[in-house]
Amino acid sequence: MQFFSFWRSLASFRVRIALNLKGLPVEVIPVDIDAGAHRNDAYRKINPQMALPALVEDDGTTLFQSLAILEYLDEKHPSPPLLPADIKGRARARGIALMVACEGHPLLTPRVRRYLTGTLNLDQPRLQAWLTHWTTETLAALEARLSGDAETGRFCHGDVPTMADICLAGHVTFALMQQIDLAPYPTVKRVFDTAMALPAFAAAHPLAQPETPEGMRRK
Ligand SMILES: N[C@@H](CCC(=O)N[C@@H](CS)C(=O)NCC(=O)O)C(=O)O
Repeated sequence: MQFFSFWRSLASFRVRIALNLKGLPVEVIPVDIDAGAHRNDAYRKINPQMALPALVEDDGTTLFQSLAILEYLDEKHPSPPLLPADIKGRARARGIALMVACEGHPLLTPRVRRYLTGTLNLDQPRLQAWLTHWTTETLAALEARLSGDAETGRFCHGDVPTMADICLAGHVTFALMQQIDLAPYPTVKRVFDTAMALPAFAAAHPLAQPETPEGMRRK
């Protein structure tokens, strides 16, 4: 399998965690978003939406959208599962994952930032206000959900990691990079710390990748 990804991409981070949890080897093909490589013809052929990640199977099947990729990997390699065993639990775990992947993250992507600054002429302080606003909105929603539900355990749903934790990990990592204080979100922080203590999560961290810029790379 070829995994088209970028070290800093939160959606790539999700798929890296799932690949690690399931022990699946891939050939990583870095696509440098900062250099605009995701908008080149070569990558457009793989994903016309010009977003990372994409996973290309050995038979040429191209998979795109991180949550669709997680579901695919989970169906093809069921152990360990990325979703709870029961139908209600699956709906809840998917719902938490979508709170990040469908509501929060799209507002923070490079293409949105480019439009805000390049076309709408937002200055840096206002861009930062935008990023902080939508990041904390999602953190607050996650905190309310996790702290209020009896199904929350050591992880977002019970005591094993699911795709909900995979998505939460990326969002909190972004929040920390934005130097947002997690004190108002103690349940989110507890679940994040529990997840990131797992080798599959830690090894997938944006700052732990071979292509992470030298000065930023975690040793
Ligand atoms: N919903 C998509 C999000 C994909 C996405 O926006 N990826 C970002 C990196 S995390 C990207 O490639 N952005 C390029 C851009 O915004 O120009 C998924 O989950 O795969």
